[in-house]
Amino acid sequence: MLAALALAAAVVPPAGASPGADPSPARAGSGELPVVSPTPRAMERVGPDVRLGDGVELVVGEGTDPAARKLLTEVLRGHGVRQPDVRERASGAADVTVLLGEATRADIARALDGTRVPDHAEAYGLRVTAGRAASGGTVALGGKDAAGQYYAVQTFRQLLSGGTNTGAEKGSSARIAGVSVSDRPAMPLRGTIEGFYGPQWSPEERLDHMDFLGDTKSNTYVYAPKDDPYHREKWREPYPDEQLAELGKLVERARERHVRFTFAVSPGNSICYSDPADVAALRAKLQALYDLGVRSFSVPLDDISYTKWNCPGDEKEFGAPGRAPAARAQLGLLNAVQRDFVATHEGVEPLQTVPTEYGDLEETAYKKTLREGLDRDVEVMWTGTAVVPPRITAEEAARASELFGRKVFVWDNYPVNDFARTKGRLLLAPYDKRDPGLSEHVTGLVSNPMSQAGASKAAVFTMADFAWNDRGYDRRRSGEQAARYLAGGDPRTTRALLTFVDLNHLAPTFGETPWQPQSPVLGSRLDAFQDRYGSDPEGAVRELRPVADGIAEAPGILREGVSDRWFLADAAKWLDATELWGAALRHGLRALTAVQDGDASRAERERAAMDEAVSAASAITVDPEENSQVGPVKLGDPFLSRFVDRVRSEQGG
Ligand code: LTM
Repeated sequence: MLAALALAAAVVPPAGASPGADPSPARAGSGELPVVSPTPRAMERVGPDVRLGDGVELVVGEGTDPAARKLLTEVLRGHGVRQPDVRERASGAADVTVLLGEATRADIARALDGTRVPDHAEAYGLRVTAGRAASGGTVALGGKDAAGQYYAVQTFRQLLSGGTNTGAEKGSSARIAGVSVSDRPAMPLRGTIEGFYGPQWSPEERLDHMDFLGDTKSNTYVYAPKDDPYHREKWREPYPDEQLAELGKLVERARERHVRFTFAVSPGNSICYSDPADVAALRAKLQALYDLGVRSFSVPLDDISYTKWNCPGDEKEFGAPGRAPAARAQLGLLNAVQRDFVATHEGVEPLQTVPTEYGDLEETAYKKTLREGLDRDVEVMWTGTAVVPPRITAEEAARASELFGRKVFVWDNYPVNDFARTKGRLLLAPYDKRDPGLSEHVTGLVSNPMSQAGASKAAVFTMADFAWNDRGYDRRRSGEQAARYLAGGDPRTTRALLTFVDLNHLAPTFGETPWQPQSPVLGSRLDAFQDRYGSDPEGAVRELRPVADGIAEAPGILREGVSDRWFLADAAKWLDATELWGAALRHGLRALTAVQDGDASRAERERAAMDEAVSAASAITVDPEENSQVGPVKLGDPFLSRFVDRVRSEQGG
């Protein structure tokens, strides 16, 4: 039941969101643990909450990560600290002292006071210690590396509640939960691959997406939009200056958020593997992006034909077309890029690829050849079975890793909406049906999101949670945290968002059966209504009324309360449709009451109003500029239309 969805007390607004939206009274005490996303490995309460006040000192050192420091300053300012006093040694006189840097720095190691920092890339430890006075204390934020420091601050952000200056009190009234956190990611690579067909994300959406990835402790964004001609069809050609400049800004923003911007170039539709000129063209393309600051590259070979060559030279060099010859040609190219480009360029991460066989677990001559010949360092992506997989088990991932001779990197086709079965849909359900323990068999997990970058955040937030800590993942909690994040922490907006997510919960596959069900909450309420109506029509209507109200009111609450303008813009058509369906439900219930009262003309009027709202909702179509699959907006199906049918038949057909 939606009403019964207990909302945890912690509030997780995005970096920079208004802290004024945070009511969270339950956090003021010292008993409860806040909810942090991604779920930390270990978090425990070690003392009372600490009031931030205004005398905040920020102690930094040579090894303090600049991005972490910048974020920390923004977070403190966002919670009402006017100007933290930045110094290299604590004065001992501040209300609150925040120590930021490497976990091994003497003052940080001391203040961590036994909180373990895992010996693992991107790990961090955090400890909040209350001072002896009624207020004040010390916060230690220690990273194993620079990214670890950044993630310590991302967690710190979520430990704060409240905190604008009230005027009555001196300084910030924000409180920091008195906890200790010891944390590290389960998967080395986490984030998104913009790898779908159709309208690409805009430069502004991409910049915003880097901020979002930073907020969710994701470290990877792979730039691979199928409809960017310079990524695929015109792969040999350099980017026009303007586009290169946009990419440059994105690379810079990614760096500031500890996100690895991975540039992908996909030559498979036209490359002549045996032609040194083509290999040189690929190298030149990568070099241009290296010069822009990119340090991670991918050469995806998905969705190409490997049963034909693009030039006669390849047949001469590799033999008649076939799976093994295709693999030989591909691995020659990939090994050359890894050996002659990646390994010879300072600071470049291992090459990534998507093999042409990426969505099955069959042993073939193609996989065998790749397994035996591909450079050990090359990362190989795999989508799970059936391309848009209804589940991914640990066993399947282990098998894929065997087949490719290395742990695979999961490209999960969720919540992508570029295929026919997604027509008219936003896919918002929290991540599910991926085994805990997957992290033991893969090097990472990236989401292939929707063509709507803002709306994708609902699902991607939960995927980031899973990738960070697959064994600690709880889909319901994660879905609530995602909603709260988008709602900027406001509980009423969060509830409205959960209602909206429920209406857009269905996740299709390439097969007949969706891998996530549509509207589990609404569906059960409407099923209960249908069951009860025959024996207790009045009670059935009474019970459904708050559900109808919740749907009718959700769009208004969201338009006003959602702080993420990208999400709102992407969801606009679905919000309009929700409003109309909410009105239809209300009119339908009134029509039924009129029938029960024996008032035929009122019943007819209400039924007509219901029909009108349904027609208007059904006439809304998705924006072709935003979607490759164009058609009427769909939500809450088939439950909403079943209800409408019931009203029609009760009212007289
Ligand atoms: O999944 C992969 C590796 N390739 C394509 C994607 O580009 C596409 O977005 C998805 C969903 O249609 N399917 C693919 O096969």
